[in-house]
Amino acid sequence: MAIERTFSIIKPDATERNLTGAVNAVIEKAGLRIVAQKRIRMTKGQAETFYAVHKARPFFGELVDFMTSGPVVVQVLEGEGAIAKYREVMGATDPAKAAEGTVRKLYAKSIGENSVHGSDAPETAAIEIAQFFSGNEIVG
Ligand code: DGI
Repeated sequence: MAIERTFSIIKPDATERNLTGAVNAVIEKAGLRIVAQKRIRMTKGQAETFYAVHKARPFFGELVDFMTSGPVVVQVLEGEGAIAKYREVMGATDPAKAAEGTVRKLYAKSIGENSVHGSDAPETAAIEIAQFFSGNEIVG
């Protein structure tokens, strides 16, 4: 399988509970390498752009409010089949449906406050990485 890069966010519910290291441990244990990482406070504009695909959904406002409610850690993860692998490591969007051992099963509070984001396809991974990182910030 090809080496890929995917975009990850450790969301405000996780940073608030001091779980950045705990999430990173699950990521690294799965064989994914953290090749870029920074802690930021997302602006409303950044969150609206990032989740533009969900603009028409009833939870859009809540989602933007949540993503800007506290610090997030944005990351680039690298590894074989990293995009699908990280989706597996994250678990289902709704923690009640997430498999044992996944980040969301371990740490997510609800379907909205679900601790992590991971890109769902190569095209979105490239767009999402470019929104938050310049090339020289990614060190593989
Ligand atoms: O790719 P995912 O994060 O697993 O899920 P997604 O792309 O379907 O949705 C993006 C985010 O939007 C998700 O992580 C949390 C939020 N979301 C999705 N469905 C709901 C939701 N938030 C609320 N409050 N209610 C929902 O039904």
